[in-house]
Amino acid sequence: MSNIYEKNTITEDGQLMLKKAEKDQIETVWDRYQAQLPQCGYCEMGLSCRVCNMGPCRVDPFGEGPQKGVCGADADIIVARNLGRMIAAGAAAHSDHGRDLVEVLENVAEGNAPGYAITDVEKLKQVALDYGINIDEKAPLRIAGELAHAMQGDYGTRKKELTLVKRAPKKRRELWRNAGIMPRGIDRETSEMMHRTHMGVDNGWQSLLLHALRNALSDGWGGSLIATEVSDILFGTPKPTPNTVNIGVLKEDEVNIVVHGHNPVVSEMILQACQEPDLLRMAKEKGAKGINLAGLCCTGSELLMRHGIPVAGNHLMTELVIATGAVEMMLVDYQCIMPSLGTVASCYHTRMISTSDKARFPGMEHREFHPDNSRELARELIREAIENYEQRGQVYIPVEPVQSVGGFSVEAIISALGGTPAPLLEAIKAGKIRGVAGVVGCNNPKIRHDHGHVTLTQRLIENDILVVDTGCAAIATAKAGLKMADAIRYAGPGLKEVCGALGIPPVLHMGSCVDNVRILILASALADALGCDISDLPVAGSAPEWYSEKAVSIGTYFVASGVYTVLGPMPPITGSMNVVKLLTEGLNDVVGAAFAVEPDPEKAALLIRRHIESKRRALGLDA
Ligand code: SF4
Ligand code: MSK
Repeated sequence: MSNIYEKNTITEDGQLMLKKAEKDQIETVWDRYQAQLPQCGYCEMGLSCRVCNMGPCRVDPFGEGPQKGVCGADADIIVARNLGRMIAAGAAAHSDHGRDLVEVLENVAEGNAPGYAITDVEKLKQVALDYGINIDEKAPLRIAGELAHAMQGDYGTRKKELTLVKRAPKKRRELWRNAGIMPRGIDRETSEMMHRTHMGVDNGWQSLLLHALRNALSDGWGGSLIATEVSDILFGTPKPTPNTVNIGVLKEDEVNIVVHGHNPVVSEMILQACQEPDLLRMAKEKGAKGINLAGLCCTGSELLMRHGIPVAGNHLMTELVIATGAVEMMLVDYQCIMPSLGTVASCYHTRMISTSDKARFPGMEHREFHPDNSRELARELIREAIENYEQRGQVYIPVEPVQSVGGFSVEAIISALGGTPAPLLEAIKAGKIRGVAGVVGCNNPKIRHDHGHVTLTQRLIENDILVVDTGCAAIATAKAGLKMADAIRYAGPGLKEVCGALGIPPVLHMGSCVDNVRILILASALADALGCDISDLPVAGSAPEWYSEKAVSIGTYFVASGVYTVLGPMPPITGSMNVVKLLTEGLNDVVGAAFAVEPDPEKAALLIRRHIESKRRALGLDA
């Protein structure tokens, strides 16, 4: 690697934009990461505690200094408590996202959400049936009201089990019941995690970690699944759709509007407004050729999956997108939005708008969206973005966009297979597809940007492992050209033959962070067809560049659902070898799967291949 730009990112647009940012004296996430080095060793190992005000406390990892906090908590307790709280925060984020969607559904049912509608009536009915709602001769809006009410019930305390766990294979549910980790109310599990980690409550590192599994399951099979299903009901279940990706999706001669965050509730309204004839006319009157909407991170993936809207970049590209000088307005909702963005935007003409009542940012104007004002507010803001076009200075859009195909919901994959998972199973049995890997999660400046996602994915598809991806990983592989129609040329012979026959790329974009559960639903369909559990399948998960608490919850509900999962960056647990051993070995005896940690994607690919081979052998298939 010849320069710092290449050291930071493998992407051409990232390298060129880093150079431009430096010239413009823009401080980026990589600069701030360097300024933090060396990061605190106690915190890296999970050995610092600030749960209460007798502390903060630290346990000395070399055995020379204190081995207990003021309350008496040792390294095992402190590490397990810290990890439990990370999972609680991640589960809370996804599940609160889901709750916001349920509230929109309720408002639609009550006629209080102009602009929103029930788009997928079939899915509405199917999910309502899962909730035991009688749908006979009921109008969709009435079903929607009853479903919203029933889903809200899942958030509160329930005595037994979350409703949608019934989508998991029978054997898995029995395992959860026997292990005492069947998730109950979504909010209950998070609240209980916070209770257990209060000083003087649960001081068993094993029982803390078991509850952490239950808390993560309440995210995956609860809040996240509700978020995915209600998004599909309101905005449509994704189907394969062509799109374009990277910073080149911004247009020099159009009004560029960028949406960033996670929840499609705001971005869908912005999309509608961008297509309205009077606003398109207004853009032309201002000298622009049109209005160009692009996405970032997961709210970008939500629009890409359902409408083929282009995505300008993933997490580490968000500051650099503003540094093009080409963005008239960026609208953010919540999660993964760096508080630095307002400062970056102040160097250009970009107007920054925060839209959620629960997410404020320095240097942004707050314009709050609610179901009843969304349509009008979206129009008002697009009008203001168009006005801002005249303020544009020099722009720098250094690359051409890359073509890609997204929109692979489980329904779309099953439909591409001819209506049943059988052809995929046959291909797996025949060894043409050796297994399936979910590559998910964020970017993190500790890992060369996109290197983990792209290298791991390349190695897997070369070895006939079908990759399904979400979130920032999905954007990384799309930018690398692995989701173009002809990307099968990068695949091994078997995968190439199967994907070629089906007309799909070897890497399937399954959505945003909450959509990770789509991967588990696909795995459940395969397990049900084979009459086995998810943990018996030749499948694996990986988060090669994860950074967020949400990613910890995702990884944990993957493992608790029976999926071996390889993390890139090490989580803050190395202060307790007991915790490390339980998570990387002991969980095999509890849930039939465990974590591994491997920052080098070449080695991570080997770990996944070895795992898939062992699962194939156990099923009596050629390894
Ligand atoms: Fe220290 Fe215990 Fe309080 Fe943590 S809970 S800050 S270890 S006294
Ligand atoms: S946006 S959680 S950086 S995947 Fe979902 Fe990307 Fe990770 Fe955020």
